[in-house]
Amino acid sequence: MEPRESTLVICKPDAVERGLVGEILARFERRGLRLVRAELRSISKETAAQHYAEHVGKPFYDSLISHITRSPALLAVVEGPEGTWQIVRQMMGATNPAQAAPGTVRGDLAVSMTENVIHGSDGPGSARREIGLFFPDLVQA
Ligand code: 3AN
Repeated sequence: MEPRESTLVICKPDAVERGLVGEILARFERRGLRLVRAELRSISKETAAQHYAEHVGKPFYDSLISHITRSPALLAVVEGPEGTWQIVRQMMGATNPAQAAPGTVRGDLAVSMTENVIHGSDGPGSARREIGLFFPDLVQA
């Protein structure tokens, strides 16, 4: 059987507040990726700091943490063939919505750099780390 790969998707608080979760997850499902876990959860400041550790010290760090923790986010693990993280990243669009192509999640649904509706792991290593952070039971030791 073809190897399967999982990646973490977060529909950020702005996406939940705007009622866009169904629209976003539907895109991945229509593409052919499978939802293996989904949970609405308020992310703590501690978990957010671990998740965004690589951004410590950047000018946007504080707004990033306050945004991701301000209300519940929809945490999802999606599964598909090898390279699934890349499929998700392409469908998300560029970090800056002004540069996100039409047809992508951000290109269709976002205008703000901080409130850019979605997070997706940026490689197989990050996917493992991030899935382990939010859903430790899914990652084998
Ligand atoms: P992506 O989410 O596209 O992988 P990263 O990992 O570079 O982007 O940044 C993580 C998050 O930090 C972004 N989703 C965005 O919300 C925020 N961010 C990144 N760069 C900036 C910036 N220059 N100004 C404000 N927020 C930013």
